[in-house]
Amino acid sequence: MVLTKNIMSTKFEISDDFIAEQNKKCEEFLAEDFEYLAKKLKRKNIEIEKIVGKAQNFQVAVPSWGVGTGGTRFARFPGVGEPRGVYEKLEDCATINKLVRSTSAVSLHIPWDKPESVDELNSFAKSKGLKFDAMNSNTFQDQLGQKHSYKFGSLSHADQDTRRQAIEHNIECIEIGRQIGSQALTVWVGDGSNFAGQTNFRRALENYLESMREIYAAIPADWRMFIEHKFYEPAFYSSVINDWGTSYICARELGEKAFCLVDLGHHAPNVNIEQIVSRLIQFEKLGGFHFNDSKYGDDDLDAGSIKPFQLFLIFNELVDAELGGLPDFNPSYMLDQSHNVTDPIESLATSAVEIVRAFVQAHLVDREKLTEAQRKGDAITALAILKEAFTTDVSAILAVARERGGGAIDPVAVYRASGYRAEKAKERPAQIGISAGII
Ligand SMILES: [Mn+2]
Repeated sequence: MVLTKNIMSTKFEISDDFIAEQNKKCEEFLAEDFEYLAKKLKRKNIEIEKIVGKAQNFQVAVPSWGVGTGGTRFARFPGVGEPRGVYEKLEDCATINKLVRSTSAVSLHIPWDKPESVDELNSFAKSKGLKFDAMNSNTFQDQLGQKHSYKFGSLSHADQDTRRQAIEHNIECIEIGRQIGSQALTVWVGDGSNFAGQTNFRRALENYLESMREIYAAIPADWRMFIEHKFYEPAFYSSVINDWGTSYICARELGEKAFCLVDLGHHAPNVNIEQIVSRLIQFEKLGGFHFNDSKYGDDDLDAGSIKPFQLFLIFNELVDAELGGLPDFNPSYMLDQSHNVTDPIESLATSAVEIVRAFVQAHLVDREKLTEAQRKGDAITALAILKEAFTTDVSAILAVARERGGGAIDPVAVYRASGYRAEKAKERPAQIGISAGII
């Protein structure tokens, strides 16, 4: 196909050589910082190279919809050179991975990213060094020509034919996912109500479970199904899958391939998310995360930008489980945020770095001392142990891990110096009607 040839060739890329050249500007200072941090950690019997290895192995997936400028229900302010289809989204995702080297998987959203040819999509992703993470279904909006509307719900809809349509869409997502090497399906529904009495709570959840059982039956043996909850919006009085408890109950009802997905923005304000994470770990139902940050509601702000200590505390639970050798502990990590005022590539690269930062810091916690402090009821020492890890500046570890993988010491600076966005603005003239979704 001629179109493919155009996609595959002559597009601007940030080269490995350019990154290496830019890195030279900061290598000397980085070496100094790294040496100092190595000494500092040595005093605590922490081998810095071991931590660098952890950072290098850490991966967080990028959602295809994240590389477009987001928006709110009030407005969207598109940037220049935005991706206009799945191939251009993959180009941007590959650019993020080139800079940070920890985002080699992309999560697709159907139908937004539905490929005309799966083979082409696979070979394009491969040529960009990308693979595919969880599939995301969409029954929260109507598509052109769709027979039944989701205005009053999808998998939990009172009408059987509407539920059937939503089930079949999810099964189609699994089918596409199988062909592109994905191994998970994330299901989020906007189903709920805006008025007291509008729906029957129990019947809606029964309908949801009945629909999900059919989807679950289509989940391949080596896949996982993730249930994403969200306490409000688009429904503002009640949501069917509103909290982690409902999510847990549904995952348990469905079977061993069903897990709960924790989106950090999908909780009421001040909820103790790290404790929820711990509960789900304990009962072996933690499937994965959608990382973002939040101040008031589901703001979809950049991960680590508002509450970095909370992010650290979540990773403290995850690392505790990792080091505790829990069987089959393998949560799936993904970013899911909306970029309304920034270049999405800069936001996603920065957020990926912040996720690895929290993970690395959690590895610095002296767990023996912490257990001892807990045994003694020494709350001051317990917090001090966590704070010591959290306040350690691990930037040099993160930068060295990126550089050793071929990435940028300073991802945003290298990205800006490359002129990538200006090149994309030339290659991708703006299109009317492109929209980005956030789930
Ligand atoms: Mn999400």
